[in-house]
Amino acid sequence: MAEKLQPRSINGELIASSLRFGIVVSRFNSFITDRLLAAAVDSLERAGAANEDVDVVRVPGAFELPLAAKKLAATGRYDALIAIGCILRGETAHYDYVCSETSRGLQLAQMDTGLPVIFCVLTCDTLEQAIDRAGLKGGNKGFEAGLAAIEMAQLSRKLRGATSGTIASKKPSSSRKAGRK
Ligand code: INI
Repeated sequence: MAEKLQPRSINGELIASSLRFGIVVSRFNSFITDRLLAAAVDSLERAGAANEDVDVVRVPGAFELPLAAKKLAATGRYDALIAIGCILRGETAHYDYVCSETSRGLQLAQMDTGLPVIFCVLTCDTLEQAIDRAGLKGGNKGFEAGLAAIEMAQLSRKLRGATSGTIASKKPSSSRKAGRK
């Protein structure tokens, strides 16, 4: 009977040692962004990142995150970046412009450079919603962002290998053993 196809699974391990991270963080709403930053650093540290492999760059507000991320990516020094911000809705349309340009800019930064840029920008209606996501009821999005950065950095390394045919494989596939083409 023909063997069932067992697709090869390619994942990024949560191991941060030997990886380099850049964190861009906005000063605006620093009461929140400082807490997100602390949790992101904590997750990198727990996963084995070294002091000298994590750089923190501060910018005035979320709107400035994309340019700083793109400049950090251009250095070629990092395996992943994390962009941290907190945008709170006000009485005018300003919030919408800052939200859309920040998210669009960060996505462009990662797509243009090929470097993972993790989106850790809270977009909340109220300060209470932001507090919940920066260490209270909703956990801490900074910690999640750190894990996402590690996973994407590791995955990117493997996918670079995949395009050159050198990707690590845990076990020989059964189809190869059976001589199937
Ligand atoms: N920047 C933020 O990071 N969060 C906000 O809530 C915010 N609001 O509400 O205005 C904000 N504005 C500043 C903006 O990001 C730029 O720093 C500024 O416009 C200068 O370019």
